[in-house]
Amino acid sequence: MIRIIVLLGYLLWLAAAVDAQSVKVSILVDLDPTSTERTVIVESITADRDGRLYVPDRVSGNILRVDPKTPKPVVVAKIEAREKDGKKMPAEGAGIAFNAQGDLFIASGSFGEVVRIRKTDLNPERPGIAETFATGTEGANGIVFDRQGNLFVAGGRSGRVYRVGPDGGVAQTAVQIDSFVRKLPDGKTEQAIVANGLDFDAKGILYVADTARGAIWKVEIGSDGKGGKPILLAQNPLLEGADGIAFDSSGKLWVAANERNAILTVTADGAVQEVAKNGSQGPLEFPSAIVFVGNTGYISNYDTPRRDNMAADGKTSIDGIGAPIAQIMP
Ligand SMILES: [Ca+2]
Ligand SMILES: [Ca+2]
Repeated sequence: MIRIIVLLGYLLWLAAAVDAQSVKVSILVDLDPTSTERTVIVESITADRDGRLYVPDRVSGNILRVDPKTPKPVVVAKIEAREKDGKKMPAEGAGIAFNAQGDLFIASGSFGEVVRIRKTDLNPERPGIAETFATGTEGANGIVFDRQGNLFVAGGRSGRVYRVGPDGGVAQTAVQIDSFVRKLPDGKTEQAIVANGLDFDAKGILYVADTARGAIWKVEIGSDGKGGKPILLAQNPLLEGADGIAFDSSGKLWVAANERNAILTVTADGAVQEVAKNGSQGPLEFPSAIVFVGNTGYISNYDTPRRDNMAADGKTSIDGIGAPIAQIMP
């Protein structure tokens, strides 16, 4: 009898442990329910003041809006492809953020620009067309506004973080992260992006995700807009693939580690904790960014076929559902 009770207790504990792992991340919406392949590709996510989510689709150039209460994507704006050497060059929208006025900004690495869509042009009836806001931002990836309305733009493998004032124009280099290249466990793929996701803490200190090192840098920004020397807050194999970052309302930093299919937190003293992780089946499929609305974190999945997101066939990312938005409740 005692044995049975012990066994039952163990089974209950096991069920609770499994439950705690599995309830944390779920799918809010599949951005392409008809396919598990990368017909929609989203690298970043943000939210407006009403808690509605926005993601730029790199394939179509469309800006999709999703209301978490009725999660169906609608097109509210578009970044039109440009011509280069007689070929179509898509914007491949990366980082996305609102300014205080409610205008929407998207980084384009291929244009080397940040583009803007005015608040009044975010309209499902008549989707607005993005226009150039900032130039001189080679490798433009993660973006974030400071409290004064200056825009900071991560420059990917260049290691630069650019800054441009509230009116846009030519961006200036504010921060420099040293170059670094990491070889992935496959022995072939090289990861060289050292300035990726960005966010500010409540004190106005800038944080930079270093995808290549598996690290987070913090940088104090002076009143002249120039950054001081970057300080390494955390470097840890758990952070390999660190992509989008965001502070929650309690001041804890959250990190999407894309190639590990994992979500982590980093404390103010640099302690790294893994909150969620899964294999190629999802719900995390190469998570690229996270944004908080209240206490819920919404995660965009980029679904690159690499490392822990490689499908069972060893070639593709067809395991899972493709390009969903996932949600996590701490
Ligand atoms: Ca899908
Ligand atoms: Ca997948």
